[in-house]
Amino acid sequence: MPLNLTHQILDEHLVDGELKPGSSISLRMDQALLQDATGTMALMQFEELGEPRIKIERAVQYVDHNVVQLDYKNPDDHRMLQALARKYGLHFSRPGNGISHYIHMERYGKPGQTMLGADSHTTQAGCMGMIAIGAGGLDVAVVLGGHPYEISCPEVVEVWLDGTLNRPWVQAKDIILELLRRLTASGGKNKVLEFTGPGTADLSIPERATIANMVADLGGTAGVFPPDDRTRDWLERQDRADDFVELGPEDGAEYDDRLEIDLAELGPLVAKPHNPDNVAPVEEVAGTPIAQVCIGSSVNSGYNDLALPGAVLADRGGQIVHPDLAATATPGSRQILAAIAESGVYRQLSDGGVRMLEPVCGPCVGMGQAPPSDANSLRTFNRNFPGRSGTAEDSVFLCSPAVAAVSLLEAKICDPREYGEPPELLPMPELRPYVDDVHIFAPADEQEAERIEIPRGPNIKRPPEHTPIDDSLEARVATVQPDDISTGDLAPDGVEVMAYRSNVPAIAEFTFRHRDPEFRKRLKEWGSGLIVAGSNYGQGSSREHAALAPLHLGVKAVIAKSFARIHRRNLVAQGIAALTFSDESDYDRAEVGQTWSLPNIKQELADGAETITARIDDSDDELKLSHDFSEREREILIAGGLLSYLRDQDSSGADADGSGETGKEDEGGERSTQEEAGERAEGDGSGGGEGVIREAGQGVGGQHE
Ligand code: MIC
Repeated sequence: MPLNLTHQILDEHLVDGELKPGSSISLRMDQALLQDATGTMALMQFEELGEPRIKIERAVQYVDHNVVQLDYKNPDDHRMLQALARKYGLHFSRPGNGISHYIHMERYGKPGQTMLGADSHTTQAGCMGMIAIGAGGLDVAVVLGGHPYEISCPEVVEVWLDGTLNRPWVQAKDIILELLRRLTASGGKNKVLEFTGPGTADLSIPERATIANMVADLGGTAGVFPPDDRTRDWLERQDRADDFVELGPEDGAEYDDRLEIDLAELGPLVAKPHNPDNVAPVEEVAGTPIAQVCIGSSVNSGYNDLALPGAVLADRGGQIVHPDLAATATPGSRQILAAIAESGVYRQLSDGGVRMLEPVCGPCVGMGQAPPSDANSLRTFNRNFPGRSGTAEDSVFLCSPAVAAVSLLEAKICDPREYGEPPELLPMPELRPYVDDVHIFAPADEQEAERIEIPRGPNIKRPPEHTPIDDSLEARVATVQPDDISTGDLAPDGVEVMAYRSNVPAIAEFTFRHRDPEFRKRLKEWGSGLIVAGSNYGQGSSREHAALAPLHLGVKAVIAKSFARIHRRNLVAQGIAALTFSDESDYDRAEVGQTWSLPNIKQELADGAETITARIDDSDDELKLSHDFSEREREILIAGGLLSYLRDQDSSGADADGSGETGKEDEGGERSTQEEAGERAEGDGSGGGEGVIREAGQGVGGQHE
């Protein structure tokens, strides 16, 4: 059967399982991406594995989220991360260097490779022909330790882009907003979107990046663009021509599903508050007053994304940003900053009254630039969950740079098609991008690494302990939540709360702070509890704090109508049962304070029972809970979490990597699949295994790559 690109890449990296949608597979990862807000917990959990060095080809620790230094907390995290990266073999990208996804695309993305990232928008690297998946910090830590990544085999959906984006003011952002409109925020769950068709050829790599990034906002596993001449050209301009690999779907490749978008039919779209899938044509919201426009973030922070608003301001005779509105612009990386500085775009924006921000995530995660109260904010970002901007009662609209560019003139949402032809952009300077990795530090060699002490500030606390599951579970319902709860409701965004990402007891104090302020008090009184929720529970970010904080507070299980993929897995990895209602109408029976008992949960998990029996208070009436745990996930839950599972496996010499092998030489002298996977990777130049440790130790003594 002719293979699509996704299956070719998955097949090449398959350590265990069968490429059949829904079945559990284990994949070898070539690369890992970490950012500071999730990286501290991830690397502290890596330390718990006791490995002296990481065991994958390339891992990069970025600092781009928690960059506001109100006090010692964030800088202490940065200092610890720099030392951890240097000691354990990761590259370290210093703050101010750029947004992780943007830099990764510039410097490290490689067609045909796999990557696991401690950030949901890791999917962005699919713009380079990678299968790049977002995950919780613990899963990334385990992959750094050389284990494969276990996931439910995704369906592959062909997204056929027909025609070209030939209508003025219609942009790549409108393609992904159209997908969100059609599929909703959970429509991509357990799916890889493979983009094909004539429309892909015209899209630049940053445009593909915008689309692949927001596949995460569809709940998708990954999005992938087959590498082509554009990819080759991008790599050449990044001085990485050798990283290009000729790859693509085979003729007549089969897909599990197919979607078509006619690019010539698209118009500008806007996602209204409070979800990225709440999409409407711009004309429906045109005229809405706005007090803020923010351009940039991991999406829409490329050269053209900034050059268009610059040109719009300059073109209109030096018209300035409307006095009733504040505008900001964020370049994606130091390369983009250098390019706009040199071309004059920076000057156009700055002269026009746009506040120029440094290349970091910034307002996208509420790291400054919160909008005023009772006002609307229009942003070219990827998420608009309530409160994410830092203002509790915010009202954030998402759009393309084209919509943002004209709206900042008028302090209301405007339809750019009413502004005639788009103005000429200042061209990207000839010699750009200027490739310079001087601010990405290479790891220490192994000898020096042994001597590196890790500095830990007072806000840095070890991750919580895992305890094995009891035979039965009995706990009171601590909260009942509706559909579409985001991880931001559990572990909020913003300067204040995110400074506690290395301190679970402290961050736990903010759990459900807006949705249910009494939640923490109840759990403290009762000592343990359950969360009951509607559909798509835990949508959005990969932050495992949304599982770690409830764990710390004593949450034993979450029972929902359905879960978002990453959060479900984070709960399981931290030893919290993520169960669903067999009959969704049972959700309506839940009330805060009831006692729910799951009398046989341990045995039922051990037996692989399809349902888990539950009872509410003293009623004789049983209700059935379902799950979709793989065999290994059931064992993880019984062990109380992934770390204790791996520890148990290690001490018993059993199969810890899901490969079906024990990791030890068997009588016949055969070696583990993981070792073989490492070797296979070394042999084909794609990395992995022991050889990688040696490679990471090169460049002895020097700090710069
Ligand atoms: C996001 O866009 O929601 C974040 C902030 O990048 C998160 C990571 C985090 O919470 O640290 C994500 O996408 O996973």
